[in-house]
Amino acid sequence: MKIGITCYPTFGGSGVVATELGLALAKGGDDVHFISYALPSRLNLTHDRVHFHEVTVTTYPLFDPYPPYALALATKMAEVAAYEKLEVLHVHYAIPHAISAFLAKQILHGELKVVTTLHGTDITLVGRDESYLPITRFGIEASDGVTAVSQWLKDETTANFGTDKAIEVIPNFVDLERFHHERGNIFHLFDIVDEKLICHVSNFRPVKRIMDVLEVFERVARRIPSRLMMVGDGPDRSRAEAWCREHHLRERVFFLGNVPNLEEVVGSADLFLLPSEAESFGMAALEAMASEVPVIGTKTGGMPEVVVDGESGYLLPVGDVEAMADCAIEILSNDALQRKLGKGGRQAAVERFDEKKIVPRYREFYARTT
Ligand code: GMT
Repeated sequence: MKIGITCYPTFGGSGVVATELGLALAKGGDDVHFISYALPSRLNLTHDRVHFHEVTVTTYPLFDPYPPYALALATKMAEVAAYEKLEVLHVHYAIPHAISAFLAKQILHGELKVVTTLHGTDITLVGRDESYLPITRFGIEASDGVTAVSQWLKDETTANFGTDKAIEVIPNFVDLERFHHERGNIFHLFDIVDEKLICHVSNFRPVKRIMDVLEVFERVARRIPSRLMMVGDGPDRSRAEAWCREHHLRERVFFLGNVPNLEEVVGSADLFLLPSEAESFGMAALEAMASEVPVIGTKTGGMPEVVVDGESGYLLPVGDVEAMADCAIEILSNDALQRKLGKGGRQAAVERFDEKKIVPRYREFYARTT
């Protein structure tokens, strides 16, 4: 098939899923055209079936301070769809992508099939804001096909937008060859002997509650020789680094930024922390599970559909850092338990979230969507 994909190119779950999907589709023989304002962060253009079309927004004094990105995107979508003969345009994150795709379809007199995947904050945060709710609902209803990354997100969408639009649940997936148990490299890098490694990966936005990650780590480090790897970047990073300085944890907490070798870092960890306020899925937790790393997360949103409490880690109430620290200490001081939860996570990833099983479901969905 010839498939267009639009996503946010910056570090964030929806862009990661869109990029991995596009690369997997190309590997399977589809021609994939990414359309966005920058090259998606995980996208390398080494495959001859993968193409990138940059959206540039022409500036004009009247447009200041709000250049119309959604319109420039719609124009580029229509252009690429027409000249590359796209059979489907798959947009990730409803706002503004579903609306731009609708406009592109209008420009092409209806000759474009649009699929929208809902990821999370497009529904739970941004889309629920009064200033965006009607247009988000419109974008969902105007799409030819809609998918959500968890049952929870599907139910939230139906309830909050009062829509009876059919929504197919297609969970996120992981490349099991890339993410697997991999010890060694990172230990060597940090000169670590006999210490436990804890890891957190996110975009450091308030919804991720990275101060809870630090609070948990501080309690664990009092009992167990350990270090914390904070992977990613975002608005709460400065505050978190300042907290580590104040609490004399600079030697124990490493802020690594957006590392390219994520699988090595995650695969070296003994424990993964994801204490989010909300999470429609929890892609980072899935990558940890695939790497046989137990996860401590929160009983929130779609996370229980990914991390099964007691099987691949533990899920606690949002903000309960004491209970999270107790669970972390229990896991880190019991090798057999750590191994059991790690194996449980890998098994779930293999059975339910294998890229090889999930990507064909998107292909089938494109074919079914009219
Ligand atoms: O807030 C983020 O983590 C970014 C956001 C996005 O859309 O880029 O992530 C959402 O989509 C991911 C991929 O489907 C999910 O794994 C995350 O759970 C979801 N984030 C939230 O719901 C907060």
